[in-house]
Amino acid sequence: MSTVGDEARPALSPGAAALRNHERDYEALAERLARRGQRAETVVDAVGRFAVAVPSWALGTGGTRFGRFPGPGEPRTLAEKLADVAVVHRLTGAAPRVSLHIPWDEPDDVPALRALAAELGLGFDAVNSNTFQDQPGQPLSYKLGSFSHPDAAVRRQAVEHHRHVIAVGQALGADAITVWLADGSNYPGQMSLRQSFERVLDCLRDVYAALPAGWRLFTEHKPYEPAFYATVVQDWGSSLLLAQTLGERAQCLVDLGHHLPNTNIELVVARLLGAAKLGGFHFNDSKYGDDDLTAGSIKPYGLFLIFHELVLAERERLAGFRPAYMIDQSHNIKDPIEDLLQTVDQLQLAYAKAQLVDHAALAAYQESGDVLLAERTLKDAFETDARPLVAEARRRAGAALDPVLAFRASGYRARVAAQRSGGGYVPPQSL
Ligand code: RM4
Ligand code: MN
Ligand code: MN
Repeated sequence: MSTVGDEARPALSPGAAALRNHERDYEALAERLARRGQRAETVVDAVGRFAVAVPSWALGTGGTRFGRFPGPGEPRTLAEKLADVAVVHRLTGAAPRVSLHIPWDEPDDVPALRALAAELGLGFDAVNSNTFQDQPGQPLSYKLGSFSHPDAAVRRQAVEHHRHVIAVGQALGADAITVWLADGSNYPGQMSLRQSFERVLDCLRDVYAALPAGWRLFTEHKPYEPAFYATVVQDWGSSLLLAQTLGERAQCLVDLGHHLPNTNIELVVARLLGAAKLGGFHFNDSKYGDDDLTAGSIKPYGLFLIFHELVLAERERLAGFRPAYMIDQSHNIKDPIEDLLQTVDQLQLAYAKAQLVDHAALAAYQESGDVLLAERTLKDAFETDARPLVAEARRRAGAALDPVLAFRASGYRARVAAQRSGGGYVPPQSL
């Protein structure tokens, strides 16, 4: 399998002209930063340590409720998906792990999958459960909920599924489970608003008790969809309540698309950080709801402000700060690999810019109440063209200066399209 990943290799050596241009851009920026008392090297090192997990459900073209327009060469099997993730990792140097969705990507042979991943230089991040759909052969239906279902037998089935997901994750070397529940109601009166939360909490207690040593449980909130009247875990407050009640190893996951319009997400992040309950992220961007668009495509400043909070937490070595960074996007009309490459680049860029904040100056302006200069300190970092820093971090990691262009030049998509023809793989509908 490693030969599939190898196919992107020739494109990694940029042309001499591209490399020379990069070196000049990097030197010019390093000189500019030095005048501001900042070291380019420090930022390059930090960006070199940044890593984000790729979701197993994002290697095929996503879709909407209205249709799906698959492209050529989409992976048909989990092995082919891993090969694609290896390409994303090779080109960015920052995507070394896969986040599996079960049963969408239930491995047939767990040890073989683990060995294949290791051969490709990949590992496994948090595993994701799925009780938002009925699976073929499943005895009881989740139509009226899973953990919140009025029937205890359905709740037991859902808990059992989570135990299974944990067992698969453990065998793969993962160390966390993300629980996103679709549970909720579509009409007032459909369910008891208080009891449904209590039931969810009870089931999560069982899942929490089943966590292997060293594992964490992430609760992921979402305001609506598919429950349009009341979702049980609808906001970060509910998620925090669950995590605080469950115990130290339960933390909250923030999916950037799971907030009502105009929510100040960086403030949510700061609150969870302050409570040592920020477990991880699902990165994406959105204009209206859970749009699952490319990170940084709609609100790049918001993404930067979120990373600013994360960099502060890192610098202060905040207790409980060990965020699991994952992507959760639906590639509706872009090539999935290209969209992932663009996403990782945007995340690296937001992280690099957040490193450029003059923290001492910002703290001083906050103390003295200089609103304008405090804000401008953030803008100075955000408006810096940090692309040479990110490209340099990738170059040092043996990855590509420009991942998307390197991918196109590699011809990988055309080659796998030839190899993967006739596949019956149908990726899950986007949610
Ligand atoms: C949900 C949520 C979950 C993801 C599913 C596919 O909206 O974001 O994290 O696993 O979609
Ligand atoms: Mn998500
Ligand atoms: Mn979502």
